[in-house]
Amino acid sequence: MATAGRLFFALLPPPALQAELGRLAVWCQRRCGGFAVAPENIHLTLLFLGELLPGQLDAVRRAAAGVRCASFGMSLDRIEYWPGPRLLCAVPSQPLPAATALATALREAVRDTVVVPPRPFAAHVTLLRRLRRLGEVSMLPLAWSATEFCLLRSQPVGRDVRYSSIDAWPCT
Ligand code: 2AM
Repeated sequence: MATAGRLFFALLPPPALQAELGRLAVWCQRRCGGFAVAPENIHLTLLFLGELLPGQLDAVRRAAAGVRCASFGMSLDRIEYWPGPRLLCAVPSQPLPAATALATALREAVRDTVVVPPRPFAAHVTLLRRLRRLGEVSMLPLAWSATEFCLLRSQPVGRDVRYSSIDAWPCT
């Protein structure tokens, strides 16, 4: 059966910030090895849905359209190492209640449509995957004003992946 693809809700940084985070990823890669996330793939995952069927996608879109959120700001100011999946991420030092509430609201909204993996929300932007060594890395704070949330599709492109936005809803 045809599927609607591997989908997830995320925040996409504005292009200038995406490019800045992409440069940071390459800088970290020089120190730590591994694979830098391509600038156009840089995002903050709100809720991973997994592989959906076309009917589920329609229901997820309707559910997302009913989720209300106010725009909010954040500062990504710390680089964190996640040893299990060997990721290097840019994270906010301060808690992000608005993003947590949005992730929770999305999880609740799709509850009857999708069995979502139970992983709790942790605000992070992945910069490097499968890093090889923990080099000295740090970052200057980067301000981000989130004004919409998106539904992204992850598609294989050769040996790589490309994330593309298939829908978006404003945080008003
Ligand atoms: P990331 O947010 O840490 O980068 C698309 O696959 C995106 O969803 C990836 O960016 C990935 O991690 C996140 N993701 C993949 N599998 C996941 C899972 N099982 N649970 C939560 N997030 C997942």
